[in-house]
Amino acid sequence: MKIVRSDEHRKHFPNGELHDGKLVRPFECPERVDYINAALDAAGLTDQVAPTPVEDALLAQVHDAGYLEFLRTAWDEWTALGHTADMIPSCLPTRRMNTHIPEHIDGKLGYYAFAAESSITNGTWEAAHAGASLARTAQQSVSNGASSAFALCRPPGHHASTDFFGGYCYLNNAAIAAQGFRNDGAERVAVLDVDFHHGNGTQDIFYGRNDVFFASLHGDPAHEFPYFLGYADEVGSGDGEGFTANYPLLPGTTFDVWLSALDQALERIADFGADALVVSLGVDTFEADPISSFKLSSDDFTTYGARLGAAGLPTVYVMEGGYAVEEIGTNAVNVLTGHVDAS
Ligand code: Q9C
Ligand code: ZN
Repeated sequence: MKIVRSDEHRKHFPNGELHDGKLVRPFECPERVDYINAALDAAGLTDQVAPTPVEDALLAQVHDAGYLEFLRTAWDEWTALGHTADMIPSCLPTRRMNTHIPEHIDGKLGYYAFAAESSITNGTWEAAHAGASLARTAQQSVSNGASSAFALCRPPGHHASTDFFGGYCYLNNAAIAAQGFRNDGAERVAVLDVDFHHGNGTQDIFYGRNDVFFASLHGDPAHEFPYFLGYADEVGSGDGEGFTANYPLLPGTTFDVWLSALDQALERIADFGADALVVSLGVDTFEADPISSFKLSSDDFTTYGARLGAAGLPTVYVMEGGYAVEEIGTNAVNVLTGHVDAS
């Protein structure tokens, strides 16, 4: 398994996250990557590929031009007004309120956001862009013949859609990898999202398409973030009808229930006939995760990694969530070693 990582992620670390009515130290923090790097090294997963920058043309296939320009310039526009604190969206469009894109940076900030826990800071664009480059590089190494690769992306990406950020996500790394596979010749690509939270951004990006199949196992949105997408009756639209599969699971879900949903998702992916697989690897399904409610143990990650490896597809793993920071390395790397040992 090829490993793609960099230090650029450190440029993104907001001062606070709006959580339970308070600004707290963000759960999505740079030490997450330190623990994953240590576990990769300890497991001997050190076959590294140096990242190359993701092309603007690929970013523009996945994201809206105005949104990309906003992300690139937001911090400069904000600081030009004399602001020094992080950018926290506070006025967001809701039903019947998105007819125009505002000109004021405060208005644009809300327009391009869907949640207020994620700030933009000095360095957010650079870190997110570097993360997208890791996903693209991992995908290219697999398109060029490697059987699998892991992109240690931070910030994560699966909540970001064509034109909005939130849920700690700015650029959709998994969608960029999936589109990269298509550009490099794969006819059919599957994205399997095993993060605790529904991958609303990835689903939205591919919802009308039949060349990218999206499957997600996640906390039931009736009870869990992102609340407004991820229900079982969302199956795709137009040409994409039948190419989205959601497995919402109740808070407290145990591994046996989770694993039978995974097997159903893998069966759908096999029926689809995917040429390549992108796994949105969030390990916030862990029993001790501070913001999630599933009951997976560290050993369970090895077990399901083996199921993914046994699927036998060229596979790119893209790091998403996981907030039990001291265990995040063990849990993420258990999936990868499970995959390698079974494939
Ligand atoms: N206050 C990812 O795992 N907040 N994003 C949830 C807790 C946002 C998670 C409610 C969670 C986002 C990539
Ligand atoms: Zn998550």
